[in-house]
Amino acid sequence: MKTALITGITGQDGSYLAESLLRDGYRVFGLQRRSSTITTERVEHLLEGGVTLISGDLIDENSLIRALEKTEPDEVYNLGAQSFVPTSWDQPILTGEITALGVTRMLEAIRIVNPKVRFYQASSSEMFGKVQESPQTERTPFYPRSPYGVAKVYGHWITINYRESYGIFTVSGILFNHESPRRGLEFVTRKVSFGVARIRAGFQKELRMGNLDAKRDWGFAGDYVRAMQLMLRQAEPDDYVVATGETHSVRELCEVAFARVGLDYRDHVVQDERYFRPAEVHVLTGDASKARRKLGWRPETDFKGLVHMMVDADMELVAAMIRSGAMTK
Ligand code: NAP
Ligand code: G4F
Repeated sequence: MKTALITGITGQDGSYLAESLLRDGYRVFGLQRRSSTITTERVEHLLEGGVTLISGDLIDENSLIRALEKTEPDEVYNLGAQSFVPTSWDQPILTGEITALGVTRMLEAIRIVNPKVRFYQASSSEMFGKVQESPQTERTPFYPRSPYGVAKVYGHWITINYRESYGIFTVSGILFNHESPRRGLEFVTRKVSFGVARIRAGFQKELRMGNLDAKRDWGFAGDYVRAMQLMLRQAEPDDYVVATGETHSVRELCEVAFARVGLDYRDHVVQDERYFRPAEVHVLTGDASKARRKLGWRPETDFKGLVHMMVDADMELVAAMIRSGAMTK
């Protein structure tokens, strides 16, 4: 039986990855940082079924060393990050500590405790930022546009550096935006799907949004965590772009999401400059041919299917909140 340690297990991807690893027969440990509120909502259903949480923080080197000593993993998936782009302008130093230096802390812990551990780094299409070519591949130069993007570029290169310096099996997955009903409410897809459900149920009339012309290559998180696992199972470590290859605007996202419940987004969506960013990533489109060719990976959920899945889930969630009294007019 193989053992995996996941940082960021309480996040969107961590929960899907843990489920997938359990299905593959792994013993799964997840690093959980101390918080005064409950953060295990997304993995609650897995705590009886094989996932063990262990306390630690990417800011605290000793906690990572202890976590590796205690869990003795074969594979480490480093998904922990300050991952919300706008927050990275408000807290650039914290973002650098967690999202950039946190990677080095984990790599150092692996080097000290057991350099045979295989390491996955959650890199991001945000690294391409002001894109230098389209579509973006593993060879496209980076031009990050936010402190978050800059921190991810550092994480990407330190991952490659530990591979080349110490021969550790490290891979960097350059994943384009991926979403699900478990996405945080502050990210654009979930903000829209939850907003649509609230508007449909009569709890609000308006949805205030930022740049409707921004375009993203959106996929389903459940599909993307499979690519992470496949990368660590190859004979040689390498880096891969994971994307659908299809790009849609935030405006199209709103159109499809509102139409799902019989509404016209133009009656409800208001563009509000408060949600504009100091520097925008206008358009991202990934070319995942290397992942298709070498990993045999391909996405199974398309854009419309994804948006419908998220709206349907939030319609159910809002209905359940009304029934339980958690949401009242
Ligand atoms: P997410 O839902 O925001 O989850 C982030 C996770 O990181 C949470 O579990 C969070 O814990 C944890 N974390 C934050 N600070 C930490 C610290 N100091 N020490 C340990 N853990 C910490 O993000 P996601 O969407 O699942 O994304 C997973 C990873 O992929 C992230 O690294 C993200 O930057 C990257 N990525 C995501 C996408 C995407 O579209 N989703 C695309 C490319 C790359 P709490 O629950 O305690 O906050
Ligand atoms: O959903 P977003 O906040 O995601 P963003 O900034 O692309 O970052 C996500 O994907 C990255 C991969 O490329 C990850 F690395 C990162 O961790 C995160 O998961 O915004 C998407 C787009 C942006 O262009 C933004 O300006 O939507 C635009 N947008 C328009 N109105 C909005 C809004 N974004 C948010 N969050 N809220 C709005 O009201």
